[in-house]
Amino acid sequence: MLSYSHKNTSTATWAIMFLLISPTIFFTSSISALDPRWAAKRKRMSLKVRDMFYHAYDNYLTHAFPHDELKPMSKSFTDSLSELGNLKLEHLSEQYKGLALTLIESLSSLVIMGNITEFERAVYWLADNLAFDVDVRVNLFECNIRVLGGLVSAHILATDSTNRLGQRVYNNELLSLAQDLGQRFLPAFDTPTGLPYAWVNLKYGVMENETPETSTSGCGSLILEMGALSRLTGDGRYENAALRALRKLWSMRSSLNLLGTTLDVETGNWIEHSSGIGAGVDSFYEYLIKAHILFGKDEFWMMFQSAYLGVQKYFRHGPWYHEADMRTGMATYWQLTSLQAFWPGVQVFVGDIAAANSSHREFFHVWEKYGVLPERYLLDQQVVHPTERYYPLRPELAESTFYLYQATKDPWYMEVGESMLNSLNQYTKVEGGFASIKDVATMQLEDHQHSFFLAETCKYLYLLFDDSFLSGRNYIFTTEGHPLPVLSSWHERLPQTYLPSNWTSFESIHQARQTSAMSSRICPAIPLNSQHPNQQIESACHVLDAREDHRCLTDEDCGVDGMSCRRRSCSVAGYCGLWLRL
Ligand code: DMJ
Repeated sequence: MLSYSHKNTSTATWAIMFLLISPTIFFTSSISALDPRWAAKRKRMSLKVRDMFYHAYDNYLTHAFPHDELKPMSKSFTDSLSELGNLKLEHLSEQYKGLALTLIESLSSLVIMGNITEFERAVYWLADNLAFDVDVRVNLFECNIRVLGGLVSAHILATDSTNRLGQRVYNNELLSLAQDLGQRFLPAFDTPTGLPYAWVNLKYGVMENETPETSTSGCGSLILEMGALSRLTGDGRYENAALRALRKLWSMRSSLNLLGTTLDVETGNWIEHSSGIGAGVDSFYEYLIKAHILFGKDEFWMMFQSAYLGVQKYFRHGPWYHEADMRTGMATYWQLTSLQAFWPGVQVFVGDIAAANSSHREFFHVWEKYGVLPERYLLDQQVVHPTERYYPLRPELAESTFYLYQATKDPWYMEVGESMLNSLNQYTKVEGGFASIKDVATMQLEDHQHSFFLAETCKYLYLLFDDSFLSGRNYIFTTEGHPLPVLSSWHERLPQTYLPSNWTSFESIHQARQTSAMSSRICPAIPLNSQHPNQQIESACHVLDAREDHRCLTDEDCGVDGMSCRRRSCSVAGYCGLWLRL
């Protein structure tokens, strides 16, 4: 830890160091999570998630591919890319026959689950068949996070030596496709403000009389994918367009550092002044911190810090987040939305673990109340919203659960993941895939398996139980769950010392800590394994917890940690560990 210190260590650097180092250093040695019984359970659960993914994936291939998404109940398909974000289903093209959206969205999940053979098959199918010169009007944000992000991430994974493709030589075909798509996005940015139109036709550009209305997330969360595309191609136009839009958007914030939800890209005026952390805004916040980590720009950190404090000050009420007017900070809507459940995950990035934990627990309570998370829930009446009663297999709660587990190693989060997995299997699994839920009160199903179920929901649940993909490497996951590597060569400001290209992984930090001279000095240690003396160190100061499963009611039920010789305490979730008192 100390070897990373530097006299210019900024808050931003600390945020990154927190993200990458502290989960093992500061929070817990989490003997319970490392217990062999937990390991066996994690293995079992990861296999169950894998089954879930392949049930969704195989059915998509059988009944829907190469169309966009599967209709699991009728075992048919929908060419839904043109419908995403298109509430009134306007300007749909009869000719559009899909762009294999679910296949693109599945690429990084296949790699994470270790199926390089299928990944390769998919990569070469796309290389030989995918083309974007298609008359289809798409939502820029949706197409960016799902298609561009899916391709850029898969290109990086395909060129990673550990995923060597064997069938034929990979000639950067996915990158060429991504570049072609990126160029088709650029006309959308041709506005007086630099804020992009929400809609662009992939063949013809922006339609005449296109609506100038877009959302904050729609124009403020393009930087990861478009920035990565610029870094990979050396063509700065994509990153510049996204950055210009982001800067313009940020300049439109109120004096309270709040933004609205919708705006006019031609005039740069707000349309909807009420906003929160959910629909229409969510990934804007997420991309500020993730862009900082990916590109090492202090500018993103400064924006994030102000925006984050604005959220905590004006939207937060205990563990809940309501909406407020960006001009006055006065509360407008007291509603929990399913999309808000990503927020505890963002809080993990800045080390706000206590706040993240308490909100996550409330989200999970609502999940438990219904069996899944309703799209909208009225906080004051504690009931589901009269019309937005659906659950379209969204990933956000699984995503936060994964990040909180990484930060705390509290096995309780695995129980949360298990419960979510069981609910998904119980309520949404049908013979032809996984269906959305139309009404959480009746569990009536809807014939749609969204591509993000494969890109995110399955992926985060899998990573919760098997994070071996992250071993030795560090990734930022886009808002659609596609991994992008944290590379020192993409960093503007942070020196090599902070972000070496052979970046230390959680695992190696953990190993290093186990064998450090410091811990040996504090805790006289006895190597149990003479062949690998650095492993399985038992400490003389180790005192067992009262119960074998490390459950506790009070601190008194907990023993002494063998690595630090510190007394373990009882977490809010009722487990013994080395919890940081915040
Ligand atoms: C995904 O497409 C992305 O996570 C996006 O940011 C908003 N939410 C959906 C899934 O719920």
